[in-house]
Amino acid sequence: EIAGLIEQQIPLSEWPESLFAVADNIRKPGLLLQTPITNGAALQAAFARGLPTTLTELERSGLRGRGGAGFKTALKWRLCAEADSDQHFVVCNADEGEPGTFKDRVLLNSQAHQVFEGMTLCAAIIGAKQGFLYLRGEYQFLYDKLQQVLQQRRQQGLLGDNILNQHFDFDIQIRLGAGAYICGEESALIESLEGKPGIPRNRPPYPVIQGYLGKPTVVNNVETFLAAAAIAVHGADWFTAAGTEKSAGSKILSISGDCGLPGIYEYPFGSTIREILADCQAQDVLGVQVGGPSGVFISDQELDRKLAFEDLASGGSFMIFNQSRNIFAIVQNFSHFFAHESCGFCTPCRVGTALLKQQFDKIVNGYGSAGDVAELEALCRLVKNYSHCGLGQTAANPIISTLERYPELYQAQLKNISYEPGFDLDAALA
Ligand code: L3W
Ligand code: SF4
Repeated sequence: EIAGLIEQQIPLSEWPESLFAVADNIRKPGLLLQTPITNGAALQAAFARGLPTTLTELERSGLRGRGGAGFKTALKWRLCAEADSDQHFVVCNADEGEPGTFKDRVLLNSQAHQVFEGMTLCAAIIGAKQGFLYLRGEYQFLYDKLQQVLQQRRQQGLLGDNILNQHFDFDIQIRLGAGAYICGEESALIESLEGKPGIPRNRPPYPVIQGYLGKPTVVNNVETFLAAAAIAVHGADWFTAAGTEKSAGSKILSISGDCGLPGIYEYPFGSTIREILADCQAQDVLGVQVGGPSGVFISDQELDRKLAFEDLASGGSFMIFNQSRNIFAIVQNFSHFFAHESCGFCTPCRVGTALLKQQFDKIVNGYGSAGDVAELEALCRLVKNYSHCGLGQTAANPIISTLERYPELYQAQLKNISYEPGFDLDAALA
């Protein structure tokens, strides 16, 4: 059914909800998925403990942003709280556009209360009265359900005026994206929230200083708010008991591709890729794309590497490819994706991603020379180093990862030219 929908080019937003059920299966709940909090528990715990002490507890937990980059959550909230302004805002980034990522969809479908509670907790700490859930346009089918959850929370006194009789007013609006991948980048997201095209801003100033409407704003991923709410209830020690020194707690992964049991898995940081592959019944693995196309492609020689910010960070995407897959087809797909999703604002990315796609296609189609591979490498460096935002800075990653790991495959793909005996190709190219 899915293949048919893709063939007919039916947009994701029009797919029947039932089709998501297979992927949305929670296969392995861990720290967070196993222990959802009851409504209001995080706010009650935070007010009982005191908001400054709760922020210190969050600091002690070492929670880092779950969108991929891993910035310390408590530091972000503290910087925002300390920014002098008449208004502060909280934004939940649910623009889950990274190919292979769908865990936020599952969290919003099954634990939206806790996500909203995390946002409300953040608002209490930073002094915000208004929050936004920026929901990926393709997740429109979740909109009514999420509105109902918000309405329930208002009725329960967990949103609106004088929350829990603490003289704290806060409410959340849901805003839908319109299908642009770039709106997952926080400053483009803020532009979009303001009703403008999603073009990334210069950072600094970071959103904690100048965000929505130029006011201090915390932007965090869905899973980050979920984890923050759990930490407020269970405490920092509960959280740091799992994970590694630099990556506390657990990570929720969306596992897809060539495996017997795709779905949602939660692992303590420090788990090896080999363990994860065994759990989801993956065999004859060629490699795994960890962190989506902007992440890293690791080969079957690297399966003892660890899921952790200090080794393999991931916003949640874990795509498995078996030996029947053609590595070039994978990279080609990703290169076309980035060229399509570039917002076009800066030249290194707008032109660079198109050139990467063109140059890569030339080599894959067997028309490339050794010089073309060298040119491809130079182009990768240029796009990575000179692009304005994360999209361009990571667009060359699939090519860089595979050039490093499979140089012989690239060589084998080159135009088959026969030279006179003794002809020195390297010298000629130099
Ligand atoms: C205050 C400083 N705040 C950094 C904050 C910053 C942001 C966070 C991470 O995304 C990857 C990229 C894409 N004072 C700060 C500071 N911050 N220094 O920390 O910032 P950064 O710059 O390390 O990363 P980034 O450019 O935000 C890096 C991917 O993330 N990405 C994310 C998409 C996420 C979603 C989602 O959660 N639904 O779509 C977008 O580009 O792959 O490689 O908050 O403000 N000195
Ligand atoms: Fe837009 Fe790409 Fe430049 Fe980012 S790097 S601003 S996506 S053109």
